[in-house]
Amino acid sequence: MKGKSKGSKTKLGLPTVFLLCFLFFFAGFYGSALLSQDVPAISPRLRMLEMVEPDDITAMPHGETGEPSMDSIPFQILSWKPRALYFPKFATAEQCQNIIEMAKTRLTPSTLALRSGENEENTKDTRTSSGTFISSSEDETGTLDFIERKIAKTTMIPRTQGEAFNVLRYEIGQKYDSHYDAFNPAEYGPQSSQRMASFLLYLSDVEEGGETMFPFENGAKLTSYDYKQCVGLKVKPRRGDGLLFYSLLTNGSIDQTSLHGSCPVINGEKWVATKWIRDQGRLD
Ligand SMILES: O=C(O)CCC(=O)C(=O)O
Repeated sequence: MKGKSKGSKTKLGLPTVFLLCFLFFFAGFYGSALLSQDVPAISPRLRMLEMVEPDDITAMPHGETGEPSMDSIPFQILSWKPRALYFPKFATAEQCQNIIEMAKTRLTPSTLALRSGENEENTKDTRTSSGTFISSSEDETGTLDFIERKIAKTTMIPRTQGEAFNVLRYEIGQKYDSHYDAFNPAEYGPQSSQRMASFLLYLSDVEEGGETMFPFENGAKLTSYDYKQCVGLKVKPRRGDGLLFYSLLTNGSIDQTSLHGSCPVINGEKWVATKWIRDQGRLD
């Protein structure tokens, strides 16, 4: 009689083997999918919720001041502190060239709003670009009108709240030391309106240097930061790209992380058109 030997192995049935294979396969599949992502892991369910089929989008009936069609303006959030957004290919090369052509015959040295104790002499090295202000009504090509409308759409701030475009040219070595666009009443006196956001349209590529920098991005406290250093989050100018950032927090106070400036141009030439946007409009 054959008895069960003492050390005999337990045999796995076919269904158990299938089940184990199935489990190992899924564990491997999800594990490798998670490890291969270089973005913070988002659950597959959330990822599904983010996906929208463009064909499923239809325009809604709109109000009297609304628009009949959908818009799609690509953007990337560069930072939440300060709130800064990057808009690739916001303008065409031809539109950029039109703006440069308009500006280049009327450039004068850029100026500064002075605080108490400051004068032209002791601030002469702070902002060394040249520039000019141009309003959209002066532009017969319609380029500035088009760009202004697109900026208003993007920010949802009425175009009446924008100042004229400040078109700037930086040559090699020229720069703008770090500063705030909003005017602190403690330093500049009472303000009837405040610069709440800035939209920069880069009109040229720059071979080297000329980045727009945010030294205090994400609350970085640079001990003994000297306002001339080119550090922090840096945005490289590329012709046609836009950069929007907010100088005021949602409660209306100045965002300390919105400190920014232009690094010196090392090679090439930088052209940029800045639109400062106020919290109150000319026609409000
Ligand atoms: O040129 C830049 O990148 C920055 C310009 C700027 O800071 C300004 O116009 O307020």
